[in-house]
Amino acid sequence: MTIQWFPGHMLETENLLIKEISSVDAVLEILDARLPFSSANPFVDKLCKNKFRLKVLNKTDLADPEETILWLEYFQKNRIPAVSICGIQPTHVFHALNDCVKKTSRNKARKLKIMVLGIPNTGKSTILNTLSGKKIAKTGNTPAITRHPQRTGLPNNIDIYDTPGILSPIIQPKEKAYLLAVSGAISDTAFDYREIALFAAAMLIRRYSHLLMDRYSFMNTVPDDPTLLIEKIGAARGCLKKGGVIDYQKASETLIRELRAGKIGKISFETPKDYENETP
Ligand SMILES: Nc1nc2c(ncn2[C@@H]2O[C@H](COP(=O)(O)OP(=O)(O)OP(=O)(O)O)[C@@H](O)[C@H]2O)c(=O)[nH]1
Ligand SMILES: [Mg+2]
Repeated sequence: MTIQWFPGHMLETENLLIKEISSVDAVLEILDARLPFSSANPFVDKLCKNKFRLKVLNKTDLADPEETILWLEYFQKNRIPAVSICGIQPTHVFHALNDCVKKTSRNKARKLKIMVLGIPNTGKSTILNTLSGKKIAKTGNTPAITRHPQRTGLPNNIDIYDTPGILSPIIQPKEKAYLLAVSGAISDTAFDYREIALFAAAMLIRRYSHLLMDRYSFMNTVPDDPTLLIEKIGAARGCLKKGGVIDYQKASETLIRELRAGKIGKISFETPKDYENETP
């Protein structure tokens, strides 16, 4: 199945960003630390060609810490400025902002304008709220919460713009779309939970079988077959239809919900080793 999701406000936002980018001094590109490669939008690369841009790997509290270190090394090796943060921790968020300010050439006579960009649900508005110390932007654990850009003044003559999350109209390859769906960046109206859960289960079996054993301790061993893993989780969580048949849809949703919430553990969905021959 091809995953496609491009609500009208995303095209509107892209057109607005093309107009506004020239008035901005620097960009904070908010990525999901669990998938720092796939959560980057090629549109942002084109838009920010001549701007200072700091890649901010957010939600590090959910990501595998060893992989996050590898990702930071990967970006450093490729001479791409990057930091990792947890968006609700003020010290982390101010560290990212200060790093961005330090590396941006600035005319101190006027305000420094910083734009926050990224795909949906990576924590852009949360970061704005943390920086301002108030809940000025609506946040939520579904994609496309922010529908319009919002500007806020910060101390030290800094203006910061929160923007709606934007995704490519066509996401390729298919695996990238699957990773984005697993992370929560794509509306669940655009994909089939059963297909996404199968993909996630295969990844978990391959990379994090020890965490599966801890979380789903009712299993004696982790099955090699992702379908069987979902069935076992479904049976144990009571996802059953009439006659005791496994409700595969409910079981799939359960796995994805637990994975996204970090209940299975700190998990990264991709590793820099997957992308050794690609340009970030
Ligand atoms: N665990 C964890 N959750 C976070 C972090 N940052 C943000 N979130 C959560 O992620 C979800 C999305 O956050 P938002 O700030 O609304 O994301 P956004 O990028 O503004 O999303 P759009 O407006 O849809 O583009 C919310 O449930 C936040 O509470 C973080 O560092 N760790
Ligand atoms: Mg938002």
